[in-house]
Amino acid sequence: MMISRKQLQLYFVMGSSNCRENPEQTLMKAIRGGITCFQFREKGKGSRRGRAKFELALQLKTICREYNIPFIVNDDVNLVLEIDADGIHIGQEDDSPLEVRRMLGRKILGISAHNTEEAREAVKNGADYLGVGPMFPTRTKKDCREVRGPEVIREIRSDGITIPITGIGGIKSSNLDQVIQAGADGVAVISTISHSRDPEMIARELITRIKPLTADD
Ligand code: 3NM
Repeated sequence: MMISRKQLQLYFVMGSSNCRENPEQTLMKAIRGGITCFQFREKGKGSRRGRAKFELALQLKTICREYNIPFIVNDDVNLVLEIDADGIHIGQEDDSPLEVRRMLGRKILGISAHNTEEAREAVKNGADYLGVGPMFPTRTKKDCREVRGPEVIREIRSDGITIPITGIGGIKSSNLDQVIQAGADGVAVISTISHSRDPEMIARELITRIKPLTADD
């Protein structure tokens, strides 16, 4: 399956440990506000495992299906298959992309890249889209690479890579234009939406800023 540039415009990423209230509520509000894609990333302190992780994933997938929002799982091929998610996102340290592609067939494959070389390799390995970051300092991911900013996306585009790209890391309403102007099709955010007291309003504010900056295909 492919993911369109439009579906990557506002990519909400989260797990239960990122949310102020229950994750189902947070996701519902974000969807009402206008997110275009969702990634279930159940990581970090206090995150759910085993059966509890499976059940939460299934609930969130059901919500996404109802609203036609692609449901992507972070780095868990078995979970993708068990709940028939739309795709997977993997980092450079995760399972081999070729192996993941073999197991998931035509489902969406997103790969994190931090420079042109990793981006080229990801494209060669069949990525449907790239996640590039961190764009700005973030407290959400502890083991993040150094911040090189939107310039990395500009470099990747100059190298001739045309597949959909989302920027990630420290993105909020006041800095997202830099990410899009560097060549991204959209932005991925965790805390800007999940830590907000009003996820719906924030999502609406973000998508309202993104739309006029992006192509309408
Ligand atoms: N990946 P926030 S930065 C999950 O650079 C993730 O690859 C990153 O969280 C990368 O929107 C990041 O709260 C955290 O900054 C994004």
